[in-house]
Amino acid sequence: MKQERILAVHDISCVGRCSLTVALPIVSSVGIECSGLPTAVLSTHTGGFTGFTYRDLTGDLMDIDAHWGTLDIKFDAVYTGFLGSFEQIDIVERIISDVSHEGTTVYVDPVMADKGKLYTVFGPDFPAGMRKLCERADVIIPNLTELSFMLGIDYVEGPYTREYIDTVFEQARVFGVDRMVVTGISFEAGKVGAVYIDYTTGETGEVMRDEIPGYFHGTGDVFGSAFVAASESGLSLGAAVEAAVNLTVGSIQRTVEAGTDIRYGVNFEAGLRDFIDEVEAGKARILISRVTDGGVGALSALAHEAWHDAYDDMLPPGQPEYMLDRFQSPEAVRSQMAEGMEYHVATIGGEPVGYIGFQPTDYGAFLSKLYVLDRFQGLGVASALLDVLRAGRSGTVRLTVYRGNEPAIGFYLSKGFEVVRDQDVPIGDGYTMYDHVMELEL
Ligand code: PXL
Repeated sequence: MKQERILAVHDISCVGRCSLTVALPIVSSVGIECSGLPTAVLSTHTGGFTGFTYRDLTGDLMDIDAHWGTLDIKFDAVYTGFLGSFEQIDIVERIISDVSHEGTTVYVDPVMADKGKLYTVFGPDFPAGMRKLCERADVIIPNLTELSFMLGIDYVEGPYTREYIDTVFEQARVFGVDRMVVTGISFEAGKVGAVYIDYTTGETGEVMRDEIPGYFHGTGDVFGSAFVAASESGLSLGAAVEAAVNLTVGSIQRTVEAGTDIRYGVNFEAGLRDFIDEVEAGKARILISRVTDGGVGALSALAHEAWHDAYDDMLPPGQPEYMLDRFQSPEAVRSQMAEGMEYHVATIGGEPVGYIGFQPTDYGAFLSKLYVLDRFQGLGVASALLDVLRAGRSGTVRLTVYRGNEPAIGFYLSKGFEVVRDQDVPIGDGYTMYDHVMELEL
């Protein structure tokens, strides 16, 4: 499989774990290639150390971008954090466009404030600039202070009511992003964590842990880097937030227990092994989502691969391609969906691996398509897809299956389907489907 490459755009604070010195190791730990674009070089970060040096790299960014242009370098994801100057906001926006391909995911952590205060290095116009950058993102990861500044609402201290957070979610629709994760949220004294929303599906959730009193430098970057790493590994939004919270909280705990000077950041290094395990376990999980109009092209491509896997050794030459053209072209799928057919795709680690298509009917449902790529057989994908059809449904599930398709027939028998009759149906161009009709009573 192609190795994913992402670009992390943050400062380098030479000492005091934050920004690039956190993003590079955490993203690399899950096997993703992580390039870095430094926005500034500081001898230490700005929180708690005094007398730090600060070299603003604004003047270098466009030269770097121009050189990458000559090499046609593109990234699968871009993750931006602390920017070195106000001017960099527009420049970074431009760089994002230059290094993106069609499928690039843009994550923006609008690093600029915490606990109700703007970081001292930023002027009062910074939040408006950051808001523009957030509007360019697919996913944003602000804390509540940053979000409040960008929305022009008063920052209030927690604990919050869930209704208040819902109103913030509503107001944040103005960014036009697909997903948002907000850190530093508390619904009850002694608990703190992150909340998230997927604006494309309406899904919301929260991951809360016991609060560890104190201020821990660089934890926003540990969280952001872990979230990006997990999310780009294909974990669901909720699972990626959970993995990021676990790494962050574990890092704080270790640091408190060791009693080290907190200006040096938190000990995330000792948590990487568990983090990698959590991401690997999450990758093995099967996720299923309903296909909408925007997903029809990808579904059609998946059907192509799956039908050749299933039928090339079973049907006369030319028949799989003929059937794909007739029944699984994007146009055919769209018109089936307009007639009420539901398609759902299963992914593992973000990769589409199988799908189901069924039509609700007066007797229950007609199961029209159920395919899993050969290399993902045996993982329970077909069962998980069938569960989507079964959920909350009663009556009869009917399907037709090619009489020579022994693996599929065996699967359906194992799920309780019975052969009720056989039928031979001409499908044009001299091809005939010699099928069993099978049924399952729910
Ligand atoms: O962790 C955020 C951050 C990143 N980079 C620098 C910082 C800070 C927060 O203070 O000072 C230089």
